[in-house]
Amino acid sequence: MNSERVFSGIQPSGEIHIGNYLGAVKRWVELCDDHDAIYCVVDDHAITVEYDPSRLPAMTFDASLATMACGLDPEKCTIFVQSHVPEHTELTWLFNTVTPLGSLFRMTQFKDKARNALQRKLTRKEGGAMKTAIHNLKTLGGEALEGLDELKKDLDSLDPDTRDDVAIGETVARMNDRMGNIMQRLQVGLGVAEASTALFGYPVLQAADILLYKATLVPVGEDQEQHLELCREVAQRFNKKFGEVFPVARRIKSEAPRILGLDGKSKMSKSLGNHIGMLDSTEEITAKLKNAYTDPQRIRRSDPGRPEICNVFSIHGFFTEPDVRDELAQGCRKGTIGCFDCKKVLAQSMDAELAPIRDRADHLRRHKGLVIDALDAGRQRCSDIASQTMEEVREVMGVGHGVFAGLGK
Ligand code: AQP
Repeated sequence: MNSERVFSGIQPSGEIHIGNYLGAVKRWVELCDDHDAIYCVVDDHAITVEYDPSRLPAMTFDASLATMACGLDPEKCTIFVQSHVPEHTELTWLFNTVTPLGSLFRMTQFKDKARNALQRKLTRKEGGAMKTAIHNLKTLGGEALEGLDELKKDLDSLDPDTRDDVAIGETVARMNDRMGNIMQRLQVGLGVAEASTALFGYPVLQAADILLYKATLVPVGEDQEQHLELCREVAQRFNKKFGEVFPVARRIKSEAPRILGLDGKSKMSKSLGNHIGMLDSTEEITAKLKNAYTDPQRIRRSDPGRPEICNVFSIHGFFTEPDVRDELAQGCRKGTIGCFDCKKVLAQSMDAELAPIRDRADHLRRHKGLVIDALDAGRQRCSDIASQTMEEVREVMGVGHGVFAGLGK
């Protein structure tokens, strides 16, 4: 076995979908053959946004079951639940001390998730959400206007005939700073001001997940690239301050880095309702595909289509044989087959890959002990590794009950 350790995780925030599968889990399964692979159902991450505590245990179980049904074999890898190994949160706190706020502010997923959460609240007309948003907008609008005034002063101070490159450079840099500041404040105000501190610190927890096991390889989709960069920064800053403890992990790029949702616009996500679940039935897959977004220029069946910009056609790329795909593309371009026919073929080819996964899921659901035992074995192994890493970390940071050992009595 290749001694390199692989680590990755998935949130139990909803049904595991084909974006998770193609972007991550399918690769996880392949990596088990020649790596020390550790995979985690990250429930501590799932609670960083609104959730129902009474449903979380079942969702965590379902996500574990789904990854096993997708092919993760507990004989060939380690699977466990994040909150079952409390060292993840302890290491997060310690990593907070070396993580600059500026680095966290750059995380785009935080802003997206915060904005989406606020939008959901507003859509549900949740009591108080609208009032708070308006209040934030008023305060921040005022601040933004003040910032714009400053920008205007900077602009006015520039002599249009000046040839002084240094002065121009300095003014432009100052204006950039001001502009960045205004944008940040506006973003922070709307949605972000409502988000939890935990959502903001999500990438630090993710760094702790990976580094607790000193993993060097992390297979994740494109959306996680920025988080992995932060993980590398945290490891480097920690090592610089306290000595070489952590490796600097590398990302294993996905062959499907960003699967779009059925809306054809956003990333396929559990929380956006634009997904096809890994365990959806044949009927559910067919019904969901029926409404999937295709080439907007195709109104009638005979309109020539553009498979290269059609999201349904791009999903064919992962499930349908190349010769069938070529035939579909030709028919689409000539307007001899309709989107309905194309979707029907996709439903069939998806079903061929997903049906055995559904069968394995049914089996695991009838034998829940197989999942629970796998997670328990995973927890034991991960607890051992985690406690070793934490001993090392506590010692170099001068915290924990062991620190008095050298003082004598
Ligand atoms: N649409 C996608 N295309 C490719 N890869 C994806 N991944 C997620 N969506 C896509 C990859 O799946 C792994 C597990 O993701 P996650 O559950 O930890 O979190 P996420 O990226 O936030 O996934 P969702 O579905 O969008 O969850 P919600 O809606 O709860 O936020 C990761 O490796 C991810 O890259």
